[in-house]
Amino acid sequence: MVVANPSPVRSEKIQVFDLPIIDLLAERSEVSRLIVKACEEYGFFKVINHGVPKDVITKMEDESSEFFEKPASEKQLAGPPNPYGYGRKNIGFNGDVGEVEYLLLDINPVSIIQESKSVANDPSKFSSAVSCYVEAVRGLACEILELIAEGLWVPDTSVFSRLIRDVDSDSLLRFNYYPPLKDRDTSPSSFHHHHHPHNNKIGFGEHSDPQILTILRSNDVGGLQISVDDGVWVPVSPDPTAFCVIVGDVLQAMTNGRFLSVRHRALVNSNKSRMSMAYFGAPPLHARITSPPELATPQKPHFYRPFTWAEYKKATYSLRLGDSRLNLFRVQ
Ligand code: GA4
Repeated sequence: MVVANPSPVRSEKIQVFDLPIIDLLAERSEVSRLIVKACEEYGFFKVINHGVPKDVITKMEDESSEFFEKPASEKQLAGPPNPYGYGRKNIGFNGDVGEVEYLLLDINPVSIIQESKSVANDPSKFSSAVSCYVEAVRGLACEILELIAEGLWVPDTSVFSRLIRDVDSDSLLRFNYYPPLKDRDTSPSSFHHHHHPHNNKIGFGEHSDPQILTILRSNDVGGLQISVDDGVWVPVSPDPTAFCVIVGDVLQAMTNGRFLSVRHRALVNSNKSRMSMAYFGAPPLHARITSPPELATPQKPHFYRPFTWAEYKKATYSLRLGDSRLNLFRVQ
């Protein structure tokens, strides 16, 4: 007898697996060695004892919940998300969809104040939560990037971190709200989509992050998965006290392919709603991206041609979520 599997997601290979957890309070050279190893093997690790104050996280998370709990009509006032603002189901400009609501924020100080007005009932409370959170996670990202430079024996240890510390950095903040499965839309208008029942389980489809480094945090609900080998998805156990660190495409390029910008996705697989917040550390638009001289040798020449972040971003937004953009910049 042939039994149809109702979910292709469930039939994919899922492995129980220990992903690296790095204690930032351990001995510095050991920490930098472990971070480099994790970035080479997975492009992913968790950090604990990261130094981001609990109240900074709580204040930001409370503001995020408050926003997503608003009535739909009010949330729409903060949309559409091109390229910043509130979005629901539609991701990017080329037809990608997921079971997710989100808010994208430009995080330069002037933008934060402007954006807060359409997002929150108390804009000054919201903008101060965002500023404090951004400052803290940017600090964490810079610390990790400096540890990476040390671990790679690159003498200019701020070669990566100064890009996201730059006042013109194109970094952004993303809030995601994944509704619980049981709350799924059963309105007559959604009926016609039910011949694609599997899509309902994908909160945010498979992709790599285009920037340098992502600092991600979620509530205590699982759903994030990372791809370790072709077709093998590893669920990331939720830990609200830790941060997940994800290598982006630009860091893969700047390490001349030594690090891996890991593909990941989020499933809506719970009876509880999942909330996540991601800081994407990005270069300034006109920064020239290339690996430092120590990471390219006659034996291992530059694998990617130099490009600007503006150029890379344009390629990213012209493609689909799951498309690989880095390949377009390969030398061969
Ligand atoms: C993935 C990483 C970040 O969330 C993001 C996303 C962006 C968006 O949601 O607008 C993109 C996606 C992300 C990569 C491909 C393009 C752009 C949606 C999309 C289809 C904010 C980013 O920088 O790239």
